[in-house]
Amino acid sequence: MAQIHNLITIHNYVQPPRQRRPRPMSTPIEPAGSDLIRSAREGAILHLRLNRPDKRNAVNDGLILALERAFTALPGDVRCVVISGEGQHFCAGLDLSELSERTVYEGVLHSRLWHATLEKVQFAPVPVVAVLHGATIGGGLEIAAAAHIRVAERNAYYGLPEGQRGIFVGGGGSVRLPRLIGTSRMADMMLTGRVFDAEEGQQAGLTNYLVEPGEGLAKGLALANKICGNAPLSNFAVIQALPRIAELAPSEGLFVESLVAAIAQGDPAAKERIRAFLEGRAGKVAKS
Ligand code: 1HE
Repeated sequence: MAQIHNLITIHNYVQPPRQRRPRPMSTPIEPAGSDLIRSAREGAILHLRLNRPDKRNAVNDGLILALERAFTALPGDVRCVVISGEGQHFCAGLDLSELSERTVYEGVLHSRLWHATLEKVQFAPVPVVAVLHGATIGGGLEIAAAAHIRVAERNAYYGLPEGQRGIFVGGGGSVRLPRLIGTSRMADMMLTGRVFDAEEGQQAGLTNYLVEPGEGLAKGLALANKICGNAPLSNFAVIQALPRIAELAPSEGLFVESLVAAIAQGDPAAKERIRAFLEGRAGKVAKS
């Protein structure tokens, strides 16, 4: 029953807006009583924790819908989001037990739901930090790739076993991962089942920070705190403009950059911060 409910929800979700049936505000997306994502506030930081440790945080329909809902309903005072995983692993990827029941059409809708969800992560109004540990596999790596900064514990490892499972990435991995590590590395992972350890992932550009086991969340929260200290419009410009400018031809990119720079500079928060530096009230740039 829960599965049918989820598929109906997915179907409604991916319809073009005109055909979409309105979802009553009170309709639960997660099955009643489920707790697939735990959320907690640490000041301006929202910490979302994937919470299916018994299944290694494998992403079933309820979990992806819960992620979508969390990003749709971000409180206005949140200035950074941290995503982590409960238990021994960040995420074992797609819940394979649900996959075998799907028709081809349902498979397309399902992939489009992942796309819509991870678009909300990548183009959230505030930066997103992913903290990775243990298995970060398939769809788990796709979730991580949608974040803006990735912190890995030394016990993290990365795989794309889609080739071995007879499937293909469906959560935006083919678009985001080659931009991080290159098409050739991704093809190697999918064709040969190659698994990268945390060190290799760091060298390949998959992650930004590498820390000792058990220290990932503290590092992620510390980075989130720094991010929260920036002007919100400046953070917004970084996460919204950078990936788009990267897709433009250089001359268009430079033009868009000028517009974004002027908008950011015009913000009172920027003017105050620059005044603070000139008057000796702001910190200097230093290697920490
Ligand atoms: C799962 C899943 C899953 C664990 N779907 N149930 N992803 C994969 O191919 C990865 C498959 N999983 C694994 O390789 C291993 O489980 C792990 C290396 C992640 C962890 O191993 P371990 O020894 O800690 O746990 P386990 O005993 O294998 O699994 C514990 C339980 O989680 C077990 O269920 P149980 O009822 O027998 O206790 C597993 O069946 C269950 N489990 N992973 C369903 N993935 C948007 S498209 C994305 C496409 C993909 O992501 S493809 C990659 C799928």
